[in-house]
Amino acid sequence: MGAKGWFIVKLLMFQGLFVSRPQEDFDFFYLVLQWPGAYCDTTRACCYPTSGKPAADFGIHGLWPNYKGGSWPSNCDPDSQFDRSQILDLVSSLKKNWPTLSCPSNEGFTFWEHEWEKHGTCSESVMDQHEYFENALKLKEKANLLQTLRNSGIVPDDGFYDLEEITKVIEGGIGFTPGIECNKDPELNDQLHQIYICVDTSGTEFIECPVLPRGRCPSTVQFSKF
Ligand code: U2P
Repeated sequence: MGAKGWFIVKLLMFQGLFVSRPQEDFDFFYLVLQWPGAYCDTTRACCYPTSGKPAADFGIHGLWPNYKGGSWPSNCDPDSQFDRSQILDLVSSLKKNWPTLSCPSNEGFTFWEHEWEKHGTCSESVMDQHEYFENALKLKEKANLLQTLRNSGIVPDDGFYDLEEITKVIEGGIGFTPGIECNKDPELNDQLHQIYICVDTSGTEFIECPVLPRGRCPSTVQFSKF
């Protein structure tokens, strides 16, 4: 290689060092989807946005960077504050697919701000704020959980369903084993609360979970009405 060739190689190496985004510092994401019936059907207060009761569908809780060991980073960049002007084109879809249920509602903005600042800032090396919310929305659509469960006769009718069956049906739909988390209603029934789906570090493809969350579910769980 001539001097000109070496110059180009060195220039590319220099760019690689100082211009490209840093390597991601987490191992995978959990896409966490929550059943609103199980969030509201507890002793905790539940608030609806002014637009009214959200649709009876799984809603996004968050897209959480995680480590293979089971721990996770949080609040990684205090300088990267939530900026709603960056996601204006996504707000109507966020209201539908990432609805807030905690009180006070603040129309979802407080929830999205919390998720971005706690989790999104830990994956900034691979996606900016707009990409973070957009990827989560696309993944939720791709998971198509409610429809997949419905196709197998698993519906939110306050009925009790076999946990293994729920897991198998979701696995049939997305191609990978999900994590399932339960909570208890005031009568102490164990109910389906959140589904964890693992996603690669690009935030776009489902993968087999390196580690599953501890879900605290018995072998039969209630799928509560909403
Ligand atoms: O489980 C209680 C809260 O801990 C946070 N969490 C849990 C598991 C995990 O893998 N990563 C993680 O961040 C969640 O906090 P939140 O985003 O709701 O503030 C979860 O609700």
